[in-house]
Amino acid sequence: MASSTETLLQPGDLLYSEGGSNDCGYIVESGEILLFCQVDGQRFNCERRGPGSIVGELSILTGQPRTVSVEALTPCRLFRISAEQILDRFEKLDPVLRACIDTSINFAARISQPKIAAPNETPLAPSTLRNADELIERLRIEADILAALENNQFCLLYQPVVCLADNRVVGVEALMRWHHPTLGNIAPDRFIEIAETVQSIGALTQFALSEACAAAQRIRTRCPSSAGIFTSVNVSGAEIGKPGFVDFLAFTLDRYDMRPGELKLEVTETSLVQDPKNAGGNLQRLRDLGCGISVDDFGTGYSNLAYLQQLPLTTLKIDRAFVGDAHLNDFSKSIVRMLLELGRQMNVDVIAEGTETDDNARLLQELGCQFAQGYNFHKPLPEEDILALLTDPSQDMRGIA
Ligand code: G
Ligand code: G
Ligand code: MN
Repeated sequence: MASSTETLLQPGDLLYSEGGSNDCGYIVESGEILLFCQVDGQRFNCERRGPGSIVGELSILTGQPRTVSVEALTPCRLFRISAEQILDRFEKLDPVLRACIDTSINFAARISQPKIAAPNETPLAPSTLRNADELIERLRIEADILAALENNQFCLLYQPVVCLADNRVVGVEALMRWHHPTLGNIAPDRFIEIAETVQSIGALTQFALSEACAAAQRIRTRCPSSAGIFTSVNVSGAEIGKPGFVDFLAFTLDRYDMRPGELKLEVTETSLVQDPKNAGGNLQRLRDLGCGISVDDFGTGYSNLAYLQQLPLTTLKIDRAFVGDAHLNDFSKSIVRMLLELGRQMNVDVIAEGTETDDNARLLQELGCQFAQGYNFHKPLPEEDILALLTDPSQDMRGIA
């Protein structure tokens, strides 16, 4: 039985007529239709379409009347798609792709009715890209990422993690920076997301892991007492799930003579939850190797706590959204207290991220938090400054960077 989304036609039936209005498109499920129009008073058959083809989409996209008439050549079954269903999808398209389609449609309409005109009387096409400057910047970043790796435009800074009881540095988090030759310094918030969409995140992650382990080895050689200080590297959840990741990691640890316990992999709560199956299997293998696993941005990811509790985690990093104002805002304070308690129950270390004042750090310590990372202790620093800091523990490096 036909429903509101089904249209059944017999040979010769007209689906719609040229010049008519346009509230839907159709997908041919079975049978064959013929598209035709009038050219100089004569009927012109444009093409036949069969199962799996679409018809009626053009006038939805252009907002113009139907440009052809459509009739059935055989018994046909058509599925009706509403204009909203098409337009919603069009809205969600990648903006470059959308501009390509808009431009092609406009141009096809134009050359189907060519007119002789002087250049300045030739119609100016509408500009189909919104925010062209922003898009160009994004496309430039996409295009430049891989070359940038070869040209050494990426580097790592290291932000110390301290023990709140005595401000001693217990570890560092490696944070990537990109010095782009024309765009200047680009923050990882911007390029990591782009690298993930263009499949260069793997190469970037390998760089971060290798470089952070190499730096740890250089620092250990020049400052043997720094052995035992951990290095934490940010890795997206999807990367951890990839085949070969664990092997690459084992190879890297071996190459830089790094004890697995000195390396932590930092994965955001959101990416752990998005890719549970893949990440889960490899997480256990990484734990078996001896690496630490930190949950980054903890508290912001709407986690299924029952699920998180099953993962082989070693560290929770409380997101700075709750940490920064915990001494001023009772709500933030109670969240921090709750997450600290959760950490105790899960038997993992907890690091508070984004402490910006001494008052803030003092409160965290009162709440029983052991470790912190934030601007009031140290900003992200280049390797030489980390070496200096570790070699001379009495040196006050606050505010440098
Ligand atoms: O230090 P900064 O504010 O620029 O870092 C912003 C975010 O970028 C951090 O949340 C951090 O997790 C992420 N980030 C920094 N370096 C890396 C990296 O090497 N790999 C990945 N996947 N993310 C990184
Ligand atoms: O997402 P992730 O936690 O990996 O990011 C750490 C980021 O937080 C780094 O970019 C680092 O520079 C930043 N950060 C570290 N300490 C502070 C701080 O005290 N205040 C703020 N606003 N950001 C901080
Ligand atoms: Mn991090």
